[in-house]
Amino acid sequence: MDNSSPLSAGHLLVNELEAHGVQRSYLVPGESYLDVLDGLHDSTITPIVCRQEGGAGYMAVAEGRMTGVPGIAMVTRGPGASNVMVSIHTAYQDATPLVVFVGLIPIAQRGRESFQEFDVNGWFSTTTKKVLTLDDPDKAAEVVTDAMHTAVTGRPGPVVVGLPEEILAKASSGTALPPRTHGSAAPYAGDVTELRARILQADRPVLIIGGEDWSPATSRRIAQWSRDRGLGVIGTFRAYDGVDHDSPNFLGILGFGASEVAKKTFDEADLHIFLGCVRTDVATNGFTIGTDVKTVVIGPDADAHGHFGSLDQHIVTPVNRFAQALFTEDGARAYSVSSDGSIDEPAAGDEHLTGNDEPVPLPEWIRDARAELDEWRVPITGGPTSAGDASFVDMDEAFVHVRELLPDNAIITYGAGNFSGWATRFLPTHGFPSALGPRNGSMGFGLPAAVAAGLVHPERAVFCIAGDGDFLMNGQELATAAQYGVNLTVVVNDNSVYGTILGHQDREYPGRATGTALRSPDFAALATAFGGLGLTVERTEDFREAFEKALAHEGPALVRCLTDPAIRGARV
Ligand SMILES: Cc1ncc(C[n+]2csc(CCOP(=O)(O)OP(=O)(O)O)c2C)c(N)n1
Repeated sequence: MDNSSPLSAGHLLVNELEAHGVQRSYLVPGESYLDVLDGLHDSTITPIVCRQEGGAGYMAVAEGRMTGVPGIAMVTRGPGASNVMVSIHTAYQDATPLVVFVGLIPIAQRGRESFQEFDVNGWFSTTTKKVLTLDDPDKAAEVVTDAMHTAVTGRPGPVVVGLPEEILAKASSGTALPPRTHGSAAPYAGDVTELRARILQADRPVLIIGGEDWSPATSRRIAQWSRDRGLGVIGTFRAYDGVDHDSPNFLGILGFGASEVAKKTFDEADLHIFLGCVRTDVATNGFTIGTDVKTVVIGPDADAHGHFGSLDQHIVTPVNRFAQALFTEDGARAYSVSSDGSIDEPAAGDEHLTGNDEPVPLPEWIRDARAELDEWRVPITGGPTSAGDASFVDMDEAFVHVRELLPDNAIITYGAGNFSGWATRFLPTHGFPSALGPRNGSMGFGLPAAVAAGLVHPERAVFCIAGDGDFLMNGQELATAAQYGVNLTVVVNDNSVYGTILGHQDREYPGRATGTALRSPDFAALATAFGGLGLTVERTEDFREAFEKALAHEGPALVRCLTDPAIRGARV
């Protein structure tokens, strides 16, 4: 865009987003922010027009998680602002950088219960890092810069920027500002040495990975370091893609649906090193396992927000920066460092150690745990596909095919429900970013996240697993996928119930299932109507062919699997 002044505040806002490297804005338009839309007309930023603000917000969350640059959503006042809230809660609990621009009524009309008026601070202040309002057109660039900075620094999270309608159209005396440098804490001299000593003293040191601020290079580096130091690695709930699951010391995932071996590894550890995450209720099965262990937390947040229990060493630094410090301080294997600071694969003949410690052979407890995990990750097939006589699709067996056919570079997405367990249990991931799931357990995340994944990484396969409940929370975004030609494959576990909640009812109120039955539409017909490929599978033996077709399809494809409501997840 032309940078000459005077620009309107709305146009300057768009210029400033460009200056921050923003590539896409996920939006549902509104008359409250027309001047920003007009600014996008001639911008390098692609507007991704979505069908519901919840979908737009989730796409922005997914983009923020994949790229580390705040995802951008734009929505209108009252109704749009309410719809987008779900993604703000997700970004807040998941610590994902997100900036949501919300159109507001004109300033002169405030406090009169004007059309679509709402209190932007009242609504969002408890669930964001900051709420800003652009009341002065001259401050447009400054406000955007502040929002983008706040969203990524320290513990990342969402920022909301309120945009009074008339301010956007006013001439601004400002010009686009350079993005702020992000100050990030570095490990203190001696931090890594102290950590190394703790690891050497421990019998069962376990590295728990999670959070944001990973990169493909960091992912490789941490995998190498953890293996060289003899650390068991476990992933946190829905943020487990920091380390390639093929690493021999990767021992599973914590949280709902965790394997016994991951829980045991966590519980029996004598040193917890949390990297990019903290000890939470979900990781500890509601504070019942692994609660009394020597603890190191490594991450950008000086508050260790959400951490439970002891804390013996706290290295306040982002994950990427920690990985770099290992390069210089811990004598981990040498990697070539590019001029932009990223770390590449070791060059040929470069795999020497720069420090004193030889890599340790993998301890027996890690090898044993890994063997147990490998066994658990093989689906048990051949059992009945239903509790009664009817024949349904056996999802355990279906996932044998998914695992075989899905390319290694796939990005896997899902929302909330038991169905996600098939992906987390049976689909190993191969480095960051390759899994997108809501850590706040929010249904409807999977499809919009898949749309964003397909837009950010068109060169990769994108696979979404959904439940029939979960899918329809944002199924409308199939239209967005079709509109932008996004390649993605969705498998819907169509079991005609909100199965997860029915499971809770069965345990706690047996025989009194209420409010959990579903009568779903024909999802395959729905996908076709949206301009994608829709296939229905009623018998297990037909799954592979359908899935192959769906994977090969250009554009969105959906495989609807009819499954038994009485079967709530993978066989154990
Ligand atoms: C937005 C939202 N609403 C409600 C819930 C509560 N909830 C958790 S799982 C679930 C059922 C999911 O049903 P479905 O997608 O059909 O998957 P299934 O459990 O049958 O595998 C519900 C209602 C939630 N987590 N998020």
